[in-house]
Amino acid sequence: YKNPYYASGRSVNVHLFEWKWDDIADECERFLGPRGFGGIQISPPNENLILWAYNRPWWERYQPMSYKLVTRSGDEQQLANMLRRCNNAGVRIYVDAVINHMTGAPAENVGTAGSTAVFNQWYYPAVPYTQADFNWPPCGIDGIDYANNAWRVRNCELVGLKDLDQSIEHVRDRIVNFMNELIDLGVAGFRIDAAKHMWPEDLRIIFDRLHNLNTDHGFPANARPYIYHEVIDYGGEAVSRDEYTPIGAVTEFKVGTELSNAFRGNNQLRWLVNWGPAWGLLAHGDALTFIDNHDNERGHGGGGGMLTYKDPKLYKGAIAFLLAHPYGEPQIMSSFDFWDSEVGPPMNNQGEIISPSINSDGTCGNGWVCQHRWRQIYAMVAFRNVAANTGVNDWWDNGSNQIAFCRGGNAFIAINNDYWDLNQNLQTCLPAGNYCDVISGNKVGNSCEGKTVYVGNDGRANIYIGANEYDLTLAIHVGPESRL
Ligand code: ARE
Ligand code: CA
Repeated sequence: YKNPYYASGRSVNVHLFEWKWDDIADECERFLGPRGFGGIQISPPNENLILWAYNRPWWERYQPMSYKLVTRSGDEQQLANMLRRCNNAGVRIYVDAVINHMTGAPAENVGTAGSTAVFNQWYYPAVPYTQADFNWPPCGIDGIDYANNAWRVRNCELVGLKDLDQSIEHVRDRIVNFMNELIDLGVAGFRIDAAKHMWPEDLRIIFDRLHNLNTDHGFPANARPYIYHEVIDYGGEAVSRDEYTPIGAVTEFKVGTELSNAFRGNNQLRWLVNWGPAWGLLAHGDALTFIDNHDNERGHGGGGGMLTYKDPKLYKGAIAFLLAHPYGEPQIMSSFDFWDSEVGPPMNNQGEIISPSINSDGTCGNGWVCQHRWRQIYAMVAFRNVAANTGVNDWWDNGSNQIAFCRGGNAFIAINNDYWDLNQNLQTCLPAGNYCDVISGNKVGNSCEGKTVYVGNDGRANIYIGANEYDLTLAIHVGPESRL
């Protein structure tokens, strides 16, 4: 369950948070495919409770009403069509699977496919689930339980959401059916929402019943779905991230806290010389890595002081390091702009999501941030693809916050997060020639919009990153986006 089955030469998973299926299909063909992105995490595709009482918050999608594939992002036909088009463009789709619970007992009672439920009887006819399918008697998870009571974390309700009992055959069967339907439609895997709140032995039984990936969509024979578990574990938890690594990869939240902390200037970048498990992180093959996610970018899920799009210079620097370094399977966030932590995606008066517009410079409008379309970010996706499976070599630092390293003989990056200029003759490990720095500008024809780097016969080059420049980073590589 640990292979994302990216098409060859690709990497990086982008969370297109709250995007519509038709827009995702367009984005695969016009941007993500051509730019070498590996995959997309989509918002939950199954029916959720409509919450007008909160003006359609983003989090209504984490309140399942049924497994019908109808949401604000589109219906089953649109989903199927998107899966076909994205897989054809070489971009894989991972589904955010909300299988721990069903919607709770709020004021409203209609789902995005028109289904209703009888909350006080734990009755969800559109699945169907009845009271016998839930952990009983109901109890609520208290903050203190996270530190000392794994049983309550698994068997009580997360923020009042009705807690399914995954040891019951009927529940397993409904979940397996839902996931297999998605696999057959062409998805490559799943983010398991709230994995911490389910018993690993139940999850294993469910996963072992999943189909192989659909070979009609370009997957190899006998390929198992990629599974990454959402487990928040900064240490001191009754439920450990290590309980889930036997059945998939795990979201490594420490990556976001440590890199945000370092790039905020609270820990010198030179210490990143041994970035990886030496920092208390999961083993390389077990880690889904990221700076921010949809929860902590807005203070949900325990927050954590992560850098977000609201701190662009440091955020781009941290993402550059995340993508330049071989450790882990990286994911980037692609957000809509928000001023309030509950507000949902851009929408009209009917509650329909408004599509992102694309500006002439390639950035997004209509309230969408589209970090994946920031040059300093998509350029690092290409960098990672060119670096491929090389390691880190020729590390250099100034004993403070200026660092540089090579990825084999394919790529070179330098970062300056000191208050003074970086101005050094450094080993780039690249063949002699001229290269465009892909951070300060694109290569256009035979010249660079940004900096040009001259690599000598000895592989060395003068590297300059002024302390007051727009970005912290300089990156060059042997790919066509950089080499002149
Ligand atoms: C909403 C309202 C609640 C209301 C509830 C039910 O905000 O007030 O009671 O609805 O009506 C998201 C939102 C929630 C929202 C929920 C349902 O974040 O605010 O509740 O959707 O609409 C824990 C879990 C972790 C979880 C985080 C949020 O362990 O799995 O809490 N993250 C996932 C998703 C979320 C989503 C859900 C789960 C639910 O990523 O987007 O919630 O499907 C410590 C612990 C962590 C714990 C954290 C916060 O750090 O170690 O495990 O995370 O505290 O409690
Ligand atoms: Ca549970």
